[in-house]
Amino acid sequence: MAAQDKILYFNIRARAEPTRMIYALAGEQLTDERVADMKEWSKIKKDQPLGQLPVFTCKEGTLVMSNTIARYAAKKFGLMGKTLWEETLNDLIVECCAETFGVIGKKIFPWKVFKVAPTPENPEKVLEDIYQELVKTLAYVQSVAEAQGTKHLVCDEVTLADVWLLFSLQHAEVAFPQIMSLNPWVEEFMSRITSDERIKDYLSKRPKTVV
Ligand SMILES: N[C@@H](CCC(=O)N[C@@H](CS)C(=O)NCC(=O)O)C(=O)O
Repeated sequence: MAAQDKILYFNIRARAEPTRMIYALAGEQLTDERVADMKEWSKIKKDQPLGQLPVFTCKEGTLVMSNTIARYAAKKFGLMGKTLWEETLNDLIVECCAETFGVIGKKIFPWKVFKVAPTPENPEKVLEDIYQELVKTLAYVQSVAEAQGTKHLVCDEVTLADVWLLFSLQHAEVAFPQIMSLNPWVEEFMSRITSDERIKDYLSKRPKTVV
């Protein structure tokens, strides 16, 4: 029987992935419905609240806005930390990653991955400028985590912040494969989060997509 909670999105990781990972981490059922292609999307777009995806439905109602959906899921399963400070650090890391890494989907993937936009006149500069922003953001996230001094980013449990950073690094890796070996902190983070049995199992089973 299909799970009551459902996320409808395209057949990519992108804006649905943190929510999918949160359900995997919590060991809860999520119906992961993926639009087959743009032909199907053109038929159902008009039925979506804002004509965009993801759209999430649960017994309480319908949600749009991927960050809201992921936070709802994390709160529902107690994966936002235990104190106000831990919850706020989760928000902080999510916002930092969403803003900085989100640019990759807008300014790089259309020409470099999907080939639906012309290559910019100065592709190397576009890539370098964005890469430097990622490096700056990662250094800041590292400083936040180090100030906490906990096993995982904001506390001793894996929370939304860890999931979001994992998603962001894998998102960035498509354009910048070198990001995974940026420094020992990134390497240790990736090793720790991907050896969590729940995450490891999820990653081994999820559909293989380009982004
Ligand atoms: N702020 C929204 C943005 C949603 C969004 O831009 N969705 C894109 C896919 S990533 C979409 O539905 N594109 C298809 C369309 O607009 O027709 C969110 O975070 O959920």
